[in-house]
Amino acid sequence: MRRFRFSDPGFEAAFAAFVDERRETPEEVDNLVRDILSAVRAEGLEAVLRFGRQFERTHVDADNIRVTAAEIEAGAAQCAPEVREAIAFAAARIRSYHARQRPADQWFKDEAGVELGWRWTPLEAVGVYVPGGRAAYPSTVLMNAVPAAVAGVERIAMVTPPGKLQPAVLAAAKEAGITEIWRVGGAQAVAALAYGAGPILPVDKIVGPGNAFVTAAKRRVYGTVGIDALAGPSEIVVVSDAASRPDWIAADLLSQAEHDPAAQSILITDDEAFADAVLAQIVLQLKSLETSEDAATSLKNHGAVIIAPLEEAPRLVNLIAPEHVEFALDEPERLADRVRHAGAIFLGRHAPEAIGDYVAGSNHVLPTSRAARFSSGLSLYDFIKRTSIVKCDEAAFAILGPPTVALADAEGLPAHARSAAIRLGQS
Ligand code: HSO
Ligand code: ZN
Repeated sequence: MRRFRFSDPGFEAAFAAFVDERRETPEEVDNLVRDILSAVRAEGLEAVLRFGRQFERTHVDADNIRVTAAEIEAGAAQCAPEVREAIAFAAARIRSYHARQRPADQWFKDEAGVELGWRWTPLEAVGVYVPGGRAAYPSTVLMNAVPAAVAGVERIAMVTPPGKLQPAVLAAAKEAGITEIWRVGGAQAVAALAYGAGPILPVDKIVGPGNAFVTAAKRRVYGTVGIDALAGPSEIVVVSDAASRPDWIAADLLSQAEHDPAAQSILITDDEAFADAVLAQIVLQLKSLETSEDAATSLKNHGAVIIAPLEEAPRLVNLIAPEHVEFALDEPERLADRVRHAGAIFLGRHAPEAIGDYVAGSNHVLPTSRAARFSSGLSLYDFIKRTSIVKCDEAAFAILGPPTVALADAEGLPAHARSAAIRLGQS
């Protein structure tokens, strides 16, 4: 891990350059994705099945593309009871956290006598992409689908590449209120959800993480459907004083490093000896970690230790704008309250970020790659939308009509002007 010292003369410039580094290697997939999308749009299910055979080399046809209710039941039943219980526990907490996000409708009469307001309604249909293989996380199924269900979305369709469906993923899908599951992955899955393909009816929004093909496809179908933020590799900043246990902090840094060789873990501490102790623990813990290869690569290429007065930490965190930040300190709020740019903040020595990944109740789909400067994690708001409502009677229209005519005239839109003037008895 690289080390930056606040006391070094070149610190600010070196730190700024570090924050600016790009971690993702852009993959040239966009042209292929464009062709896949237009083929699915033109040919529907046939193209979806063809691309499935070509890229996934598994045999899915029109008869078995939908995972049946019986398969879901049987698969979920294979899930270990303690995992099933943990899924139910997590889902209940995610449900109650997101239910509190529900905003109220408004309806009021203003001083002109105009009645105004807005009404929130859920989206009708949402698609959830669930990656195959090791990254098929039941927690991600919950984090994407539970808020949609809480919002009142009627149809929540899951797509996942063909292959063995993990029992825990099926258990999570059941628990989360997923209404249908399709064996389709990659850009063709995104296309099927956006445009519809045979029995896969189009949705209104697509959420969930995926590989470079899925991400490129989501970017391209945006506008036809809504999409969630485009997820980058995980990030964590841990702000700690020397009173924390180095082995705990090491474990927290490794918890995000293991996600991806491009993940980023950063320690900010005011104590150099503590930083050394954390690093020694990282070396020790890596030895027994099955994911040590990715974790070690990510720490080596993107990890950092910053030695700085803790008073500087909020400013440095704001520059990093990380997905997650932990304050492993007594009275963590004193510093954390000054953080403005972070996807999620974890307060205190017993709040490891891993609880946020699973059971805290808050969402683990969070802005990465400094997007926390301008966006938020997934929430109920991703699955509802607002319609404005205006009611105007004759007396109120007498006030709104004349300035409407004036503005329409100024814009050179005479039909607009007449639509108001005609009600004022002027034309
Ligand atoms: N930490 C990841 C989410 C996740 N963690 C899923 C474990 N499973 C998002 O940054
Ligand atoms: Zn995680």
